[in-house]
Amino acid sequence: LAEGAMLLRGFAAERGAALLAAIEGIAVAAPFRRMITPGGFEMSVAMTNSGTAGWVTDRKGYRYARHDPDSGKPWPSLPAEFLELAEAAATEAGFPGFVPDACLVNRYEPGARLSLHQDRDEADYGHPIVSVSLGLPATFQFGGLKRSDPVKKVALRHGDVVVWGGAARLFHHGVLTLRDGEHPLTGHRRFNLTMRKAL
Ligand code: MD3
Ligand code: FE
Repeated sequence: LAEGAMLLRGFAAERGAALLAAIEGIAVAAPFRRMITPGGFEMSVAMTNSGTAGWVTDRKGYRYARHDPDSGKPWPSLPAEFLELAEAAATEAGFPGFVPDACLVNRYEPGARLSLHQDRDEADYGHPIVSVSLGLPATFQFGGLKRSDPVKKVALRHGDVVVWGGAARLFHHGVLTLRDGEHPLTGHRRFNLTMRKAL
């Protein structure tokens, strides 16, 4: 896609059902919730986390937290299949030895979107981020280091994996409003996993 960004079409397709079952398990312990931005808006994307740390937002800001603020408990641990997939995809993209400690799980229903942003709450941008798309397709957009840089659009479908490292690690990116549809494994939903080294 760009220097440091590699799209691995269908890389996780055959593991889709197992990944979705693992997401269901995470959501039993740490239910999906729509978090509040520092500006006071409720996000349209519902989120949960697994790993040593989880990404959270509230009126106080964006950060990684070791505990789920809704329950006070640690986040569920990272499933082995997430770790294996992240390591394999990162290796394929030229980043061997990637060991994430956090996985943000995003759930989109029709109408949900994620506006253009950078992922910069992690301690060390030298590590890549591995993203996995499951269920309904979405139009993903990514630009450059400046918010005003021109954006490219790319369709992300069930099983697609993108590895973002190097120069692309701090690129602006977002997801356009999800259109309704029906997917055999997820119904009217799209899920996205982002595996990160947060701490
Ligand atoms: C480019 N998620 O959780 S994944 C996010 O589909 C996020 O839910 C989107 O953006 C989603 O922060 C897009 C693709 C992605 C993830 C991380 C990136 C692209 C990235 C980090 C740097 C540059
Ligand atoms: Fe992001």
